[in-house]
Amino acid sequence: MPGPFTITYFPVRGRCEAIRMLLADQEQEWKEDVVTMELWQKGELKKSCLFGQLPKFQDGNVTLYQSNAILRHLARSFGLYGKDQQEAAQLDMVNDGVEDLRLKYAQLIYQNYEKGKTAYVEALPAQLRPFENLLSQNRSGQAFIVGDKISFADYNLVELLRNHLVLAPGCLASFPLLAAYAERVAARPHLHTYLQSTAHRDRPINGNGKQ
Ligand code: GTS
Repeated sequence: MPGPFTITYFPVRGRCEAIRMLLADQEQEWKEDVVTMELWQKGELKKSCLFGQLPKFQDGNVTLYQSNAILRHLARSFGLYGKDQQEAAQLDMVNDGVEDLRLKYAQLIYQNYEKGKTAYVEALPAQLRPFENLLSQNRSGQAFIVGDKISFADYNLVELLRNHLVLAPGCLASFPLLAAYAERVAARPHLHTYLQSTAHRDRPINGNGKQ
C-alpha cells in the first residue's frame, strides 16, 4: 500500500504539478511541505537533499529526488506505466521529450523571458508537432499519448501543454488532436476537481512570477 505521500517543494507548480495531477487523478491525498526561499537560503535543507535541489518526495519510508523519477515511481505504484514493455518504452520516450521541452521552457522563464519570448513562441510549433504526430498514431488521437490507459507521461505532457497555453494562448490552434487531448485529460472528474481547486489555481506556475 503506497503512501503516505509528502511533497517538499517551493510554493509553485513548477516540477511538482504533474506529480500533484497524477496523485489527484488517482484519488490520493498528500501533504505539502512548503519551502520558502528564506528557509532554502539558510542552506541546511539544500545540504540535506541528495542533489542539492527540490522537489523531495516521501512515500512512506522511501525518500526520492528528481521529479521524473518520482513520476515513474508513482506510475509503477498505480499502474500508469503502460500495459507491456513496449508501451513502457514508448512512455519513457515521450516523457524524455516532455523533459526536453520543459528544460527549454524553464530556460525561457528564468533566464530569457523578455528577450526570448517571441522567438520561443515562433519555434514552438516545431516542438509540439512530435506530440501531435504521436497522438495521431494512437487511436487517431482519441485516446492517450500511448495505449488505452492514462499514464504518467500524460500528466506530465498535459501539465506542460497547459503552461504553454498560458504563455501563448493560441499555441495549440494548429494542433487539433493535442488541443482536444489536453482538454479531455483535464476533464477527468478527479483531475478536473483538482484543477479547479484553489490549491492549484492560487499556486503560481513559476517562481519568478513569469508565465
Ligand atoms: N532534475 C531535477 C528534477 O527534475 O527534480 C531538477 C530540480 C530543480 O532544478 N530544482 C530547482 C531547485 O531546487 C527548483 S525548480 O527548477 O524545480 O523550480 N533550485 C534551487 C537550487 O538551489 O538549485
